[in-house]
Amino acid sequence: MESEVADPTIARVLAHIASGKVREIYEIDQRRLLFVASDRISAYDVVLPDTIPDKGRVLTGLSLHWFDFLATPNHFLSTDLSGLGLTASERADLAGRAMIVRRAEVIPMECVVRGYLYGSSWSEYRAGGGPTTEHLPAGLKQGEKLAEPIFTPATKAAEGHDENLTVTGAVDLVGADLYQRLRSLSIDIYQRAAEAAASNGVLLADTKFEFGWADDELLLIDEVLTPDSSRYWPADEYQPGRVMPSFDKQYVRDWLDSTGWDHSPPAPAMPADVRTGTRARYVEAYELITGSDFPETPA
Ligand code: PZK
Repeated sequence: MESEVADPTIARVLAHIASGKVREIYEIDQRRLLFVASDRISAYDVVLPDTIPDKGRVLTGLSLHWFDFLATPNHFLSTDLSGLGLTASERADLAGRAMIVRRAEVIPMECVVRGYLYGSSWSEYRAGGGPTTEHLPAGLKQGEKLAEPIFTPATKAAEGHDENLTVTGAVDLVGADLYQRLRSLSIDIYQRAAEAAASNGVLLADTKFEFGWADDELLLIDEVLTPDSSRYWPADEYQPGRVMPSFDKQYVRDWLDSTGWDHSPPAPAMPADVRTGTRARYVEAYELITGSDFPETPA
């Protein structure tokens, strides 16, 4: 139900237009949206019943860091929540986890870039090949670094999992010119981000970008290079040939595994120390990736 996901305090003044598993979008006016990251967390594709303190601020802070670092045209406008009709306590609740963004016409293709052979591409490769891995050499290991990053676009499934596209399928979806533009832009952004992250001791295994059009400008939209849209690995734990622990979610996955939960909803309630430990992993990821202290109290 709409009211279970939309924050009722925001929905009092702004129309709720879309929900993700852990984030929401509201309409400000014809040209602007309010993009809100919640403290919800999903694991094994299920939203857990407990939140992770500050997770929304960590993810939003990372998106803002990357928008600033990349300086590529994007949808970010402001974090100033005054003038929207929210009360001071509502603004305080949203501070650091909400962004005002430019409304765009969303391009219906997930722009995935991978620097390492992992996840669905590893599964596909190991099973004998498919759209994302057909040009790779034989004999690669799980998690191996690729000689060049690969662009593996996918459809945006309304529910369930996105489906990898062939080049022909992607060109049919967005056209040949836009496909080439999204491919080179996505790979360029990935390479710049991966190099910056690596210099801070974090490997960017893969990531998913979304783009949209606003006033004939191609914009990077959505959250950018967050742990929810990307796989980050601690560089000092990198070991090709095996399953890699997830930087942010391993702690909570290990606890879920220890409970014997079968991954069908609802997930078990989370002990306080698991919430605190998971928060610490998100904050650690923020600090490593940005090279800055996580602001304990938002500006
Ligand atoms: C937009 N989504 C996905 C993200 C959700 C759903 N700048 C924009 N303009 C127009 N539409 C979107 C954006 C952005 N970003 C993105 N859906 C629409 C999405 C977060 C929460 F519920």
